[in-house]
Amino acid sequence: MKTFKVYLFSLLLVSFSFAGFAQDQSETIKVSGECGMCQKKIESAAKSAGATFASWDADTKELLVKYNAKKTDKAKIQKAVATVGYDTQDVKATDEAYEKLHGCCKYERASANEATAHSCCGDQKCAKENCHKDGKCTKDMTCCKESGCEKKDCCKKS
Ligand SMILES: [Cu+2]
Repeated sequence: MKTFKVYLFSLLLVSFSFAGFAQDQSETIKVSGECGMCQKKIESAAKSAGATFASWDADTKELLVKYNAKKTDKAKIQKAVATVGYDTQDVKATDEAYEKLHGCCKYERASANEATAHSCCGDQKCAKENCHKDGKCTKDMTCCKESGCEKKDCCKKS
């Protein structure tokens, strides 16, 4: 009988700790963006909305967030990210917020017109990609892979 009580007690402990974990949500959210500058803005926006951890990957366009479900939620975090100009899987940024982005950060957007979507190609400040350094295309940088860039002769081989 004693072992049974111990068993019950530990079962209780386990369920309590699970309840504790349940508040700590972890989510992966698709967020559009281009470069390291975007990464900083996306991550800090997520944190300002209550995320305890935020990490956005420019290649996968995935934002991994951790947060206390009692304090914030996925929708709030996405709203905060959209407010600084980045479309998320469920929340779209306003055109105004998108337009305020640095030229390099203007990710390709379905509704945006072609010219602004690829403004990176005409922008010497494309720091991360080094895409336009010396006006020459630097190897297989992301910007240079974009088909839209070809139109602007961005990626012409030197
Ligand atoms: Cu950027």
